[in-house]
Amino acid sequence: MNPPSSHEKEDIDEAQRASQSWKEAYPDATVDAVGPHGIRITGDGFTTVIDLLAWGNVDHDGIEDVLFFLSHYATGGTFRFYHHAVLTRLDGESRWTMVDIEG
Ligand SMILES: [Ca+2]
Repeated sequence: MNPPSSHEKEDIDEAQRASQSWKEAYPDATVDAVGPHGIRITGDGFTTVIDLLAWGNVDHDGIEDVLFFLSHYATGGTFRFYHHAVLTRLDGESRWTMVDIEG
């Protein structure tokens, strides 16, 4: 499998704008536990592992923020990439939002 094409990236961006869940965006994906603080999502051509690293109210807005380490693998290929991300809410009532961390 190759890295996401620009068309696939647009689909991902559209799913994020529509606030779709993983299950809505990837209905055939399966999820299983990896250790005490992680999950593995396996879909058509990909595996993503999400590991919980830390949580707390980093920006002092009164809403908990969660730090994850994400690992993405292509099925049957050598493509892989890794990054950290923060899951947070913009206010106490909104859905969780993924915020990528640069670097
Ligand atoms: Ca916060």
